[in-house]
Amino acid sequence: MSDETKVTQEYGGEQIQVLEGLEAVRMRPGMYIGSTSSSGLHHLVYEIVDNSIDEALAGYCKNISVTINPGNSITVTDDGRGIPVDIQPQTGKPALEVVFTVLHAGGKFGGGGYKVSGGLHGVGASVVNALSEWLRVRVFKNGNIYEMKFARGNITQEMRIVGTTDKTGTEVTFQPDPEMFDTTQYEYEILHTRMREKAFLTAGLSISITDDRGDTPVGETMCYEGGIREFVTWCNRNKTPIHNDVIYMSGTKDEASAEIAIQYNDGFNEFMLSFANEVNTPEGGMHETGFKTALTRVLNAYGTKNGIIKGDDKVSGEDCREGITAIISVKLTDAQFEGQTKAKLGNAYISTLVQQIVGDQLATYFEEHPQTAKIILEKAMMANRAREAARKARENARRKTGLESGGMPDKLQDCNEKDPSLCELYIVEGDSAAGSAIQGRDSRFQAILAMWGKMLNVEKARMDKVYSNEKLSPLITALGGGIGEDFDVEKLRYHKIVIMSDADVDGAHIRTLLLTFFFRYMRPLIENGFIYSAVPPLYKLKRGKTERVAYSDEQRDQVSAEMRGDSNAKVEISRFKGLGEMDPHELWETTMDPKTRTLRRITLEDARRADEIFTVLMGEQVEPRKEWIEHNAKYAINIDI
Ligand code: TSJ
Repeated sequence: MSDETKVTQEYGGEQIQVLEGLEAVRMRPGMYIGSTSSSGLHHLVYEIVDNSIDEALAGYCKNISVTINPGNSITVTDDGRGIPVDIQPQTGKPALEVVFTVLHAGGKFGGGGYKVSGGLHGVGASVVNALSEWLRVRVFKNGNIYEMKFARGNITQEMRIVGTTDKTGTEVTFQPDPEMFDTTQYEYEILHTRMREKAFLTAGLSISITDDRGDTPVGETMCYEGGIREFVTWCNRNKTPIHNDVIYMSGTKDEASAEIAIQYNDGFNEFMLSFANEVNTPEGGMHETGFKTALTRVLNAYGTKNGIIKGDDKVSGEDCREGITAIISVKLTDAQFEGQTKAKLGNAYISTLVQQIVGDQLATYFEEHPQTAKIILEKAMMANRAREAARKARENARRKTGLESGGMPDKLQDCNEKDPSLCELYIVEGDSAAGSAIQGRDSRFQAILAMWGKMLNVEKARMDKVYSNEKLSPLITALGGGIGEDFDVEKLRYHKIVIMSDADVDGAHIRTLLLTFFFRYMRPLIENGFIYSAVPPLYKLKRGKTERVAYSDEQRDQVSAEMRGDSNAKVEISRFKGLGEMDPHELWETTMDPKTRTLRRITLEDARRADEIFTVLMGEQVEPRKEWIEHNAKYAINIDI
């Protein structure tokens, strides 16, 4: 048996627990929380909050609060029953101590536990404790306040009673250990978004989030009696729904339950979020499969029966999901998470359950609301016709490019290498920046594509317009993998695609446009991690003949101090106005040379956010656009909409 894994014999077969020293967690933090970057740091909060949410799901807790304290410690409080404090016969220790000092894998402490729980729930407290410089827990229970303290997982104060109370609940405050994380700076927006999601998923539960680090506290209390119905309304807040009601469906079978809420908007994109035991499943799985199957079946059956779909015609699954916003939330006792990131639900019986629910209840809804049914069916029919038109436009585009010399656009300066895994494509805005990039690059493996002027507004355009657009078609041709349903990663000509735009508002704008386009029409590019953003320097520092650059204000100050040295020599600092201003050699050294450059990989989350900003800025709703611009005035002054 290894040092890290000691299986205690006292636990019966039905409650197998793997007890490990918390040192194991500190040795390999990434194994327990995914990473030690910002994402892992935020994960600590979710691990703690999930315990309070389990208490809420069990019916004992109504309010949860999360506070970011000055210094980036976090306090989570709930009004549940309070973590048990009695002495466990197996260990001779208070249950509370066991929760924070013993890694739980599998079974739950104290018997009973919770019926429905996400993959890792209840595992987290000891992990968070191990990775905290200090942690304090207070339990309000039996009229007493129990308190216990730890440092880096070790007990610094045994459990003791520190006062009396008439409340019940649990309060945990922890300070993430800077030795364990790349950063200990919490981002309010990240926690806010996650807590809002949890509040939507647990109808009636009130979650408040507060950021106490600034001069005045910032925060919001979120409670949604309508649950996922309100989640759909919220997702569509900047869109234009084409029917008033959110359609809600739910059901249970044995230990499993499912609820689904949908509403169509006048856009062309599918927005589906799914959850298993309140854990997001971005890779989908059986709940999504069941939903899609039933939706397609119900729309075709209703359309055919009521003469909206004629003869042998059919609408495809994709046609049925154009402009849909859907939330699917299932709960089950034996959730199987599969896929690359364990983010795909594998239980096949859930597909059957969701199909039954949607099959029955959506058909009934359509019978009772023929007006809404007609609107949705007509939208699907329109999608079907547009898809036909798009197919033709795509074929035309393919035929046309086949006739051009070598098939490649003139705005592309290709590289010599042909193996896609070694090739990089730099997408550069503006002719002068493109000129520098062409001269500065290593043409063996770096290709340059110049883009200029205003790009097509993808939000308002149908697919067929996108395929034949003159600004986008060079990009589509250069990448070589096709677009939309036809997109094929195997045919891609580059495995690194770098968006190189200026570090200003216009640069951000073009980046947003491109990301939105990739997100909607070439999503596998992002899923495969092929999209990057170049990080050009902001400042040039000069002392005599010595020149250096800085990528941030902090770095500028640091480099400037270094260059000045003890002699207090004069250092000239100038700001790069844009990429076009750099000479080819500078651009190569600071932004393109694999040995010295920084590239930021774009995640699906980045792209989703770009998509959202885009909807606000380019969509038809005026009010949210005004709000966004007012809110972001300091960044958005020059955005041309
Ligand atoms: F993660 C944690 F352990 F640190 C933590 C747990 C943090 C916070 C903020 C809250 C909680 C928590 C645990 N809230 N509520 C509970 N409930 C129980 O642990 C509990 C209480 C009573 C019984 C019982 O059977 O009587 C069982 C359980 C699991």
